[in-house]
Amino acid sequence: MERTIDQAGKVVLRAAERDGIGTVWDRFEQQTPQCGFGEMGVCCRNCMQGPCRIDPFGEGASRGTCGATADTIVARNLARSIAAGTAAHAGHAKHLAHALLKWAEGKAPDYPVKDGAKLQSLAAKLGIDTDNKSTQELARAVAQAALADFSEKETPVAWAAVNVTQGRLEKFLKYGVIPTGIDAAISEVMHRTHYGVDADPINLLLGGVKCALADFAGCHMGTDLADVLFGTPQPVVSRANLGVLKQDAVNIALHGHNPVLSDVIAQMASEMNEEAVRAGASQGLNLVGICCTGNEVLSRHGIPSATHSVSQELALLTGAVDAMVVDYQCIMPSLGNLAECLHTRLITTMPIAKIPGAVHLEFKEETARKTAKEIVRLGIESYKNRGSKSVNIPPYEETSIAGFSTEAIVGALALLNKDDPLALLIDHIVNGNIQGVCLFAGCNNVRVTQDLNFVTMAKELARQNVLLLATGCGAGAFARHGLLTSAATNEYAGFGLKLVLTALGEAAGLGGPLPLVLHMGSCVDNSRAADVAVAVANKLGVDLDKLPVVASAPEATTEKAISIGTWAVAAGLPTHVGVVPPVIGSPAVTKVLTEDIRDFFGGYFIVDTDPVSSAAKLMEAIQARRKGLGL
Ligand code: NFS
Ligand code: SF4
Repeated sequence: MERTIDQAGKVVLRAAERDGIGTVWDRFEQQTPQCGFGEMGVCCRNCMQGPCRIDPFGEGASRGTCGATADTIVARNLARSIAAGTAAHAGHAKHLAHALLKWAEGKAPDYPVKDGAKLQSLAAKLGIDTDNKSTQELARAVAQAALADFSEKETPVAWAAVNVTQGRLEKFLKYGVIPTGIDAAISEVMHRTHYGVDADPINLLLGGVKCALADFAGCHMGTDLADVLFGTPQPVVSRANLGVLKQDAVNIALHGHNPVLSDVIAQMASEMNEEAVRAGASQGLNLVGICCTGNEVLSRHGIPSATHSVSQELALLTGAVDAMVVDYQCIMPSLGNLAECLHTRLITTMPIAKIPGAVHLEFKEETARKTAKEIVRLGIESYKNRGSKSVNIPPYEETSIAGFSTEAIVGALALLNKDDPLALLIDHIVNGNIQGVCLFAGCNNVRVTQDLNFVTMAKELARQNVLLLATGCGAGAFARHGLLTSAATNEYAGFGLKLVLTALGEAAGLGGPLPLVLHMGSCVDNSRAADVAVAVANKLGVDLDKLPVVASAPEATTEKAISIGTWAVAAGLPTHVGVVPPVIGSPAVTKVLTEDIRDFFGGYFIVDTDPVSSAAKLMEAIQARRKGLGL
């Protein structure tokens, strides 16, 4: 199997092979064949009488020591994965809430509210009285409302309840899956999956859905508060792929997730440029992004993305990265080891995420700019140590247009229909110029030839006039392959889609169509896509599960991707996953996830590892929805 279809990646991988340096792909090979029990989800380690495993072929044990069946074990494991993903998004959102609160209390002067209008509308949405309140007072009220959403209370999690259609909310209440605390939902899953608690697979799966809705709340809160603190993204032109690294610059890669750290560094960059030049870097300071942090600083500052997800090691292997600054999530431990072998300084910043081989420089909101400066300075010092060591920057980079927040999309539509922007989108869906909408999300996965599923599926769907949205590392995959450009629209969009994107792009002064894929931001920003869908549903007066809107994580990896996929299904979307999740050891659970769950929420999982047939299945789902609407 080819490792990647990305040209830049291929260059660096060839060099690594020549030099005998192992990467994630080599380590994966050493792991194969992987344990079949684990792959199918029928291995349990939830107590010390285990590990237990069920023979999915019915020849060995059909129950664990305690009597748990494959159905129970698979459902328990899945629920735990959702809880872990939710915890990650919750931690991210909570971090932002604390930063906002600290600013409101005068303790973190480096976090002034940047988007007061968003703060206002957010407060209003949450039912907070906005009259005669200063920005500080509003910020404090919103931050407190956010923090109140984490622990158990009598009422639904606000960020879940106010961000869905009324019909969804009623459904969630009916099935008892509306969370009443984000952390409480995580904790409840851990409780019910503990030894000897919940053994009913359906009940466990509903518990998983409840936790996934807490994940939705966490994601949405993450987006909202980041916009308030750092600004709501607007379309921005930048570049992507390893070619954005510069030979004669101090290259600092920002990697991880939370803009609490990375946005402050991005704000400092211009101030520090001179210092980099003085250190001998004629091209000054060059910040580049990796993974979702890359998406955050791309969307708000136009900082180019070097790479994403599975190819993060390759950035270091160019030899050009002087420092890599990380916060948390999706940061491979292998980076520490690699950094030690290179001149690169890997800088960890969060107390919960230290990596052997890294230097740790703790980042606190109270002293954000000061610490950011120290971090950048470490990068400059490290550049001096680069010396004459060889640098191998593959000469590949693509233009990438990003920054399509919900507000930006509505703004673009408003250029053609000021009074009723959404009507324009709906008209084109009704007349068939746009057949439907597909949100691409999630990671790359070493099991899949990197980017192959993303690119193949996008081209298939675009040809059939499906409007494409993307977030996370998926958006990064499209960026690397030039699909976030007007040129890609001209080349790959079907007739109707091209017509619409061209009209919008020209109205926006792009001199060509909007990009083939609209980059909506990081993984928490899947909430932005949900907002678009909710707005369209409300306008049409139907619920989300009637819309010709689908989602796909064709190369998913993380537990966060599992929680997002689960809330997408609960939101009513047919949701494709291009790697086989560890559930197939229970045919019953597999059937619930791919079929029966539809009777509850309208959404369901489509599991298919072939990108062409996956696109066909999503197209079929879109057509079925259109038919349901009488289109
Ligand atoms: Ni999403 Fe972002 Fe990327 Fe996957 Fe990781 S960075 S939060 S989880 S790997 S898309
Ligand atoms: Fe085995 Fe049951 Fe313990 Fe799991 S909880 S390890 S199935 S005894």
